[in-house]
Amino acid sequence: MKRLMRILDAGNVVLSGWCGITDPRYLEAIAEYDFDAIVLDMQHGFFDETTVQNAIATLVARGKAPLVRIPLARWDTAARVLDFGALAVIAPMINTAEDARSFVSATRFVPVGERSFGPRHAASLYGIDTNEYLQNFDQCSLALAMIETREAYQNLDEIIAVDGIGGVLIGPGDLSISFRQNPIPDAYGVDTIDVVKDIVARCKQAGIKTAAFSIDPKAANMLHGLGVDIISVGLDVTYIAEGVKAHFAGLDFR
Ligand code: 3PY
Ligand code: MG
Repeated sequence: MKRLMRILDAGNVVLSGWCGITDPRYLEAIAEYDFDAIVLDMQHGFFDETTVQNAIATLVARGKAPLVRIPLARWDTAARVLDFGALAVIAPMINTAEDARSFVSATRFVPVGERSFGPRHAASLYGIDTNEYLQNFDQCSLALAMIETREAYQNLDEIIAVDGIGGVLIGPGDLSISFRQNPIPDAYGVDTIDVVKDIVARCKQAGIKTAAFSIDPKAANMLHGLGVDIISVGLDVTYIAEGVKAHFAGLDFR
């Protein structure tokens, strides 16, 4: 159950997949690969409360850490996915210390937050009782604040100083949109790459975890070079597209 934290505490990078397709067969198929974790996306992906609950169980049964991105400012969902057994909750668009405090309030038990007691299902999923959950498990419920706007960057020090924020997750697409004021994303482009480097450096100095989304292996390698702790590479549609492309490239009749 502490797989995620064990990997992080050993200083190793967590390699994560990213999935918004809710079909269990699809999730089982990508869980066959050597991901340490999979992000289940409720913001832009199709997961709802029922499908995310089933997906978390599917991943736990396969030894993959379930990380869940909740929809915007849905603190009720943040608490529920932890009750369902998520090991990390990712909150999009955390722009201020106040946003960060609301996030922490929903996801951490007292005295750090005000999470309501109800982790029976999460505990049983990991084969422990609720006492054990309370003793150990709270440390394994990472609250990852997404930093993906200019405002968030301006407020970075205050956001990461909020007690209970376990780390940040950089959303490079929205970050570029916000900085460039252009709806076409330019992830890790010239206008934001130094911002990304600075976010990683400041989080490291503050002693919190860093995570980031990457669309392809090149971007993932770049993040690894920066020392990012949790790196997601690609997402469901790119896994399908790359697989189809590889099949077509191998055909000698088309
Ligand atoms: C972004 O790049 O904005 C993200 O949210 C990654 O999914
Ligand atoms: Mg985003």
